[in-house]
Formats: sequence, C-alpha cells, structure tokens
Amino acid sequence: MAISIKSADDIAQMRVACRLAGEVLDYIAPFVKPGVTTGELDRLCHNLMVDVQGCIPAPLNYAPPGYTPYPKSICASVNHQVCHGIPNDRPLKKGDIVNLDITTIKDGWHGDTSRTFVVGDASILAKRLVNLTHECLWIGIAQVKPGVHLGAIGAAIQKHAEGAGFSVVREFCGHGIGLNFHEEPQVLHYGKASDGPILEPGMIFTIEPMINAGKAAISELPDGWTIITKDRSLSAQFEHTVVVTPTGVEVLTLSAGAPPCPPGIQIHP
Ligand code: EYL
Ligand code: CO
Ligand code: CO
Repeated sequence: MAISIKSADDIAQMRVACRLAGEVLDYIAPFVKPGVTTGELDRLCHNLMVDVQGCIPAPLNYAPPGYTPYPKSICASVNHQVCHGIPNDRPLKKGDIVNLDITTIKDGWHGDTSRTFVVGDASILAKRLVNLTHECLWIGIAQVKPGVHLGAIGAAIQKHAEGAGFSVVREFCGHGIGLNFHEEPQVLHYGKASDGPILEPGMIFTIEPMINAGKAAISELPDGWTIITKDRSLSAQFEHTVVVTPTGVEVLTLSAGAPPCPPGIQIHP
C-alpha cells in the first residue's frame, strides 16, 4: 500500500478532528497538578471528547493484532514510562513529568497529538529533557515540504537529541493517519536524510519523537501496553499531526494553548 494523498475535502475533515485533539490538551493542561491521578485526567478527557466534542477516543478498546484491548481513553506516561502508559489511581507528585497522548475520531477521521507536562516544578534535567524533546518535534516539522525525503525528519531529530546527550527511542515512530489511526508511512525519528519516500502535498502523518535522558533501550511492562526505559531514565514525547502543503507544512493539531514553535526554528508555511 502506498501513502494516501488526502483531497482538499479530506484535509478539511482532518482539520476538525485534529483541532479537537489539540483542544483536549488545552482543556486538561490546568488539571495537571500535584495530587491529581492520571485516572482522573483520563475521565475528564473522556467526558470532554464524548459529551462535549462528540468524538470517539481512539485508544479506548484499541486492539492491534497481538495486543490486549487498551482499557482507557488517553495514554498517560509518567517519568520513565516512554509511551502507552495506562491511566491509574496514583496521584502525580511535584517533579513528575507526564505525557498525555490524545487521539480523537470525528466523523471517521483521526487527530493525534501529545504533550509532556511538568508537574509543579521539576529537576533541571527533567526540564531540559522536556524542552529538548519539544524542540525535536519542531525541528522535525521544519523539514517538511514537498520534494524532501521523509528521512530528513528523523535525521534532524536524531542530530538534535544526540547532540544534547540524549537518545532517540527506535521501536516507535510517527505514522500516516486519516480514516485509520495508523497508516503508511512510518515516520522514523532517527536515520538518514536521504532515506524514505519523497513528500508530496496531501500527505498527512504524525511526528512524535520519544527522547530518553539515558540510553535508548526500552522494555514492556506485564500489562501488555506500558513501555518504559530499560535503564529507568526519564523519557519525554511531543506529537503533532501535520499535512504537507504545496509550499511546506500545516500543523493540524496546533491549538491556542499549545506551546509555540521554539525561537530560531523556521517552518515552511
Ligand atoms: C501500538 C499500533 C499496531 C501507537 C500510538 C503504536 C502496535 C501495533 C498499531 C498509540 C497507541 C503507536 O501513535 C500512537 N500514539 O501517538 N498505540 C500505538 N502503537 C501499535
Ligand atoms: Co498520539
Ligand atoms: Co501517533
């Protein structure tokens, strides 16, 4: 299967699903405070998506081949959890970092975005990791324009992360998205700039680097979903869904409350 090229009408529908996903993160941000549980954050996000936005939380009962159905509506990954953390009843504490990953389905179309939040204040290392990971996302987005190889995204992200002494998780990648949660292509967050297909207007995919403070290796918890760093070092992630435009890129999940593109990074509008 090739990478699908979305029509103007498809892109208009993706704008809606992606805007809603960004708005879930804007809504939940003020609740991410010491003492709140990730289970409560999940409940709040679920109710907003279902009762207010009229969308379906894609993670709920999501069951890729070989996986047990995912039991919650968002992913919440704390500290050394890399991704796919399952919301639970443990309160967050000051100094934690937590990634909240939201995927909405609106009229069949998927919008996928995540941010890592700092709970209260955190260590210098945790804040450096979170800021660096956000820069990695935007440095990836800055590569996107027609005519460029997909591999340019991962190459730029890997250079920025490893140049700061951090490491890039290899086992999970960004992905095409549309009527399906996961479509072609796989968007690696490492590798060679000359690798991969050439970007064309109408391609829609996520960029979602997972960056570790220690080594890149991961392991899986017995719950069948939660991924952690093997060395228990901190891990952060940010994600946007983007569309390739005739001149560059449009960030479909960029909502009013999203952290803006960091200074010095030039996006192709
Ligand atoms: C797990 C998905 C087939 C991902 C996301 C990979 C395994 C086999 C399909 C959410 C939940 C990525 O894209 C995601 N978040 O941004 N599960 C995921 N898997 C998987
Ligand atoms: Co996501
Ligand atoms: Co994704």
